[in-house]
Amino acid sequence: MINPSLINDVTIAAIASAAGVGGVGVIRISGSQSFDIAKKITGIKVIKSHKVNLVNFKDKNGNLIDKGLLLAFKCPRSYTGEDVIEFQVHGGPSLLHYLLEETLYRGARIAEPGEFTKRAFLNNKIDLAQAEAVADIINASTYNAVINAASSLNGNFSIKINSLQKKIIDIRMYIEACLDFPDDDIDFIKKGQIEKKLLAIKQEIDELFKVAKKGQIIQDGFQMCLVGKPNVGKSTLINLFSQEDLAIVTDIPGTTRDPVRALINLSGIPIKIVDTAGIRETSDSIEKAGIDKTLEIIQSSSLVLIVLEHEDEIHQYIEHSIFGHDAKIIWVLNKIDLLSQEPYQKEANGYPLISISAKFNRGIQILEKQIIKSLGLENLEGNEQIFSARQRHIEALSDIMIHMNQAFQNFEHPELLAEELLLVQKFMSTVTGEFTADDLLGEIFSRFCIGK
Ligand SMILES: Nc1nc2c(ncn2[C@@H]2O[C@H](COP(=O)(O)OP(=O)(O)OP(=O)(O)O)[C@@H](O)[C@H]2O)c(=O)[nH]1
Ligand SMILES: [Mg+2]
Repeated sequence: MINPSLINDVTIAAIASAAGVGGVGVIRISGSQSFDIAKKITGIKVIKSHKVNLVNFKDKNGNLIDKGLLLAFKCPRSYTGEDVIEFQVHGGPSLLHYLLEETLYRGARIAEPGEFTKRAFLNNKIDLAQAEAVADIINASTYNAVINAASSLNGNFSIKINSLQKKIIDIRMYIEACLDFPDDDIDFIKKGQIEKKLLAIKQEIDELFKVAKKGQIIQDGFQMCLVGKPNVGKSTLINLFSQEDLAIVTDIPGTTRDPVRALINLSGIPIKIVDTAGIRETSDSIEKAGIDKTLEIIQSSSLVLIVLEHEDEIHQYIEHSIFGHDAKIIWVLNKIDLLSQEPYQKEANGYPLISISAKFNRGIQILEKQIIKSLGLENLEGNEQIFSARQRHIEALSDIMIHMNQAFQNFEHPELLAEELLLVQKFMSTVTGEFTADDLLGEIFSRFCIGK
């Protein structure tokens, strides 16, 4: 449950538009004093809610500081659920700061980052997943990320969680009744039915997890690194992906030492590419440090492109098994122009292999398609409804899956089964924020921008 002490009666104000000069600047005020503050600054006697008013803004000395629009939203029909006022004035930073000072002089306090949205959450205007989607839509770096955040904001993620939660509660109630009245007619042997229902729920959770994972990748992007022996063409490839001369390309092996990073947009997915120092035995301590760094980068990457000049290099990677974690791998056989070959794709040692020429820009589209496929993100244009999700949600869904599995293992022990289902329900409610620690709320909202 939301802690009512978190809701306070202080009126808050902030500049809601972006920093810098703009056509229009917005000041937002929320709280019980906001209408009074607006009356004092604009001189109007009666402010009509949900109407736009053309007004003069005056400072405490009675000087006109701008003319603009006043938008009023009487509670509870407002963003925060409180009385909200918005001033739309000319978008000059000095003017906006001056006007903000006036609201503070009239009794408002400056809002903390995300405080408007936090109030919207605390006043039950939106749940936590929706509140997070507000930040996601602001920070979205690609079209797909915007669409997904809008879907979460619209409640699509929360609706799924709520419906699953309801189903779990129903089953729990039934099991608890069996435990409370063991002698009654409630027949726990109906467990065949329960098992069937739980199985259906489990399938829905698996599906939700997959979609959430996609949503998270589209929102946050992921890291993909280019590794391989010196001189195989890693830097040529990052330059091609980023369409910039970011990394130095020479025919001297061991050119790249420090990792080179680029952010690209591949079919609407933000990808952080890292070009690394070529891996080889070396006595040069600087190059060796670069290679150690490469191994670290491999560990933190979701996808590793291993660039090869010859296919027979593959067995060395397999032998040395430097990829001892669950990273996804694509073999990239470069320089096929030297063999006058056309780009092709096949499988090698259980991973996809794409042949390309980075220098002559051949086969790159096939490689891009494989990257998207390796991440399970193909067919994004399909009918599947994706929503933005965060690491926090993925972790909650993982916990939900763990306890769902444990529930299945405890089918013969109704007490334990009920206990596991309670945990499933609890982790579900952390997603929507019904059951969330205050410090977590603080952390989530502090990452918002001011004025939101
Ligand atoms: N013919 C041909 N040459 C290539 C291709 N890609 C890269 N090269 C050449 O191979 C040499 C090495 O390229 P780089 O991109 O610097 O290779 P690297 O893997 O980054 O090398 P290090 O930084 O030393 O590890 C350069 O002379 C490139 O022009 C290709 O597709 N075809
Ligand atoms: Mg290089």
